[in-house]
Amino acid sequence: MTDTAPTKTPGWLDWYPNPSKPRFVLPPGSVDAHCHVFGPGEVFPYAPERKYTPCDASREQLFALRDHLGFARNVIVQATCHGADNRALVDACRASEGRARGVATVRRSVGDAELQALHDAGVRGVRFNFVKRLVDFTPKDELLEIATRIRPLGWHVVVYFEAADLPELWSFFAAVHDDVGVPVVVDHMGRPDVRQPVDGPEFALFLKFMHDHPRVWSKVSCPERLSISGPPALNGERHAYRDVVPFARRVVETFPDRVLWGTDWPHPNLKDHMPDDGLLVDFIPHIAPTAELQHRLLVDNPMRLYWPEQAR
Ligand code: 0GY
Repeated sequence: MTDTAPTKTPGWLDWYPNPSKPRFVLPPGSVDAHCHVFGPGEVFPYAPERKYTPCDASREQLFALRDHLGFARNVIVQATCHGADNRALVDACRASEGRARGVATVRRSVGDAELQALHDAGVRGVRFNFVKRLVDFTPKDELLEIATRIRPLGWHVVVYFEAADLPELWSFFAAVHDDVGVPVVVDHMGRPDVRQPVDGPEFALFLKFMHDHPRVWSKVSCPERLSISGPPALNGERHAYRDVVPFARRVVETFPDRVLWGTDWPHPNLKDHMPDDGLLVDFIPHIAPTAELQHRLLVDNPMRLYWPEQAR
């Protein structure tokens, strides 16, 4: 796209206007560890190289959702529609009064002073996106250089990719994890195809990837993005996205100290339905069935990664 006018991509679904109150009561101090801010476009223009133009989703609207759902904190992840212009993210982190941390996108040209300013604002990681519909290709040597640059700050690398691409990306992720020596956080369990069995080869590879690399973490998020069965019908049923449960639960139970959860609000690029964020929160006890697992997933783990100075 060449213009920066904030006109939504045709068919774009706006975020759910009046989310229900979850039945699941989040533990005090819970962190929504994957969410975004979009613009507003008039204040923070979308990037010229973006692949979509979203609806606006401001920091105030994000913080209102946080309070409504019962979260204490947010981790705001730079979305591709803002490219490597982190101003909306930084603005939201600064306005949060310490209740939001950020994951930025930077290019090889980023200066040390800019990295330090991002750190001071609350950024604790960079995101490398390999989902082809979202970004143009970035050479791996550039990404390795960025990973090396952020290491002294104590940051980590967040990666977003499709399950089918894990074999090809494995050695690159291993280089970031083993050679550069920074933690790697995987968005949405590496997007498994939930039509395949949870014990099948594709998901086994992802579990092996986590097993072989002790500083790889996974967000067990985005059931609405991965589900084929979808949300429940209009019958008051609040157990949605059931086909994703076995996958997320397997990761939570196998790696309880390396999992994170987030709403993914405002849910970019959903074509069929927009989730009720209250319903998404009610997904959590199905994947983390004990109070102990819930506390690790929602409080202990994200605090260790994003607020280590306050973690227990
Ligand atoms: C997500 C998902 C998506 C988009 C982005 O940065 C982005 O544009 O993350 C997607 O379309 O799958 O995790 O929020």
